[in-house]
Amino acid sequence: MKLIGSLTSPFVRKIRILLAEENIPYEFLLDDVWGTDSNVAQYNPLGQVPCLIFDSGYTLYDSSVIEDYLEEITPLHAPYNSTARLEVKKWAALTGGLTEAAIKIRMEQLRPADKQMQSWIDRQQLKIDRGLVVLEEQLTHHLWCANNAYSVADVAVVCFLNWLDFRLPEIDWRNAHPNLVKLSDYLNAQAAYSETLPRLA
Ligand SMILES: N[C@@H](CCC(=O)N[C@@H](CS)C(=O)NCC(=O)O)C(=O)O
Repeated sequence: MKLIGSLTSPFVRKIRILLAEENIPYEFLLDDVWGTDSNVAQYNPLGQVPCLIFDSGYTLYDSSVIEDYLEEITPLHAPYNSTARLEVKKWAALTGGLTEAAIKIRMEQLRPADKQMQSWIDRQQLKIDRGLVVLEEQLTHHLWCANNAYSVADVAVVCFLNWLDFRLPEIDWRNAHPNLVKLSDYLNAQAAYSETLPRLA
């Protein structure tokens, strides 16, 4: 099995952490989705990573679909019970949306200053502000995001937070969110996390 991805993508990092924790061997194929030599569109018409390629040639994309597949072969990051599973999916979806909002800010910031739309950046920032408050509140009462058990939702939250550190360090999420700091610090002490922290090369 091959995983097409990058060292910077929070969605790819999430899948690499799941693969490491589930002890699933794979070949990691680096792809710069923004580069002219990107190959991923051959496998995913959206031209996005992560993308999983099976030996048969079958492909899976969108990290949430890849998560579901990995959970089927090695149940470890989402409970089988349907209510509990929905809870995991809900928190993972919130975090996926927050990650996409953060990426939109980054993309907007890469445009020439006179072409940037501040109202668009502000809209994304509001999502992040609200989401951080909700996640922080959830972790006030629970050790983990969903069902009081470690799940893919926690993986996603830490990938999102560390991507903010990496690409949008001006968003100071640590100051007002001690529970999120605790979660991030705790998980980043583990190899699957520390070895996949976002980096350029
Ligand atoms: N919903 C997708 C989002 C994946 C995504 O946005 N990947 C980014 C890298 S972080 C990408 O490939 N961007 C290229 C593009 O959107 O054209 C998932 O969860 O896999």
